[in-house]
Amino acid sequence: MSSAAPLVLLTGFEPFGGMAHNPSWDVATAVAERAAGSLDPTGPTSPTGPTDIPGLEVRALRLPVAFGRAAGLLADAVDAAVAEGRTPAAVVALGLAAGTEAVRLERVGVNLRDARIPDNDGAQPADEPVVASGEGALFSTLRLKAALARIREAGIPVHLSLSAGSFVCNDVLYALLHDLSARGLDVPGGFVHVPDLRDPQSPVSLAQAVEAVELLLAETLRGGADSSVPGGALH
Ligand code: PCA
Repeated sequence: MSSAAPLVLLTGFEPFGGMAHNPSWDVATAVAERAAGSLDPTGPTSPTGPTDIPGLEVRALRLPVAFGRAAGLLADAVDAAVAEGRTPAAVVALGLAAGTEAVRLERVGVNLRDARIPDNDGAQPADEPVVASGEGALFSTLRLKAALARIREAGIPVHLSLSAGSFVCNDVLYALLHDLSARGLDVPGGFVHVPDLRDPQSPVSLAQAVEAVELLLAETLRGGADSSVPGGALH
C-alpha cells in the first residue's frame, strides 16, 4: 500500500450497562477487515461489496465506556497517526443506541455530561461540561446529508439525529470535534449510533450497518461541501 493511501480511524465501544456485547465494535472490525480485504467471504457481511476507496486503510480502535478516558485514547490515536505522517482522512466513532430503529448519523455533540447510569469506571457525572469553557455544541464535519441519501438508496434504515445523548458517546463526539479543531487539523470527524444489531428483532442487520458506515466513509472522503438538501427534523 502506498503511503498516500488514505487512513481512517474508526472506533467502537466495549460493552456497558450490563450488556454482554457491543455491536459498534462488530461494525468497526468488519469495516476494517473488509478494507484490508481479509474478511471471510462467507461471513455475515459478505453480500455487500468492499468499500470502493482505493488503498483505504481503516484502523479500528476499541474504546472503553468511560468519560474522558475514551476521548483521550482517541486523541492519542489521532496524534500517533499524525506523528507517523498519516494524518487521518476521517475519524468516525461508532456506538450502540439500544432500542433504536435505524442507523443514526449524529449531527451535533453537546458540551454536557449527564449520565443516567454509571460508566464502566463507575463515574456518573451530572451536568458537567465535556470541555471546561468549550463552546456549547459542535457539529459533525462528516458529509452526512450526502451519506444519508446514499444509505437510503441502499435500502438501509437511517436518519439524521440531533442528539447523541449526554453519556459517553456524546462525550467522545464533542471531545473529538473539539480536539481536531484545537489542534488545527482539517480532518472530518463525527459519530454514528447503531441499533442492537445482534437482537433478532433489529430492523438493521450487521451487514447493513457495515455498508452504511462504508457509504459514509466513501462520501466523506470524496471531500468538498456536503449536499444541502432540506431534511432537518420538525420536532
Ligand atoms: N453507547 C453509549 C456509550 C457506549 C455505547 O456504545 C452511548 O450512546 O453513550
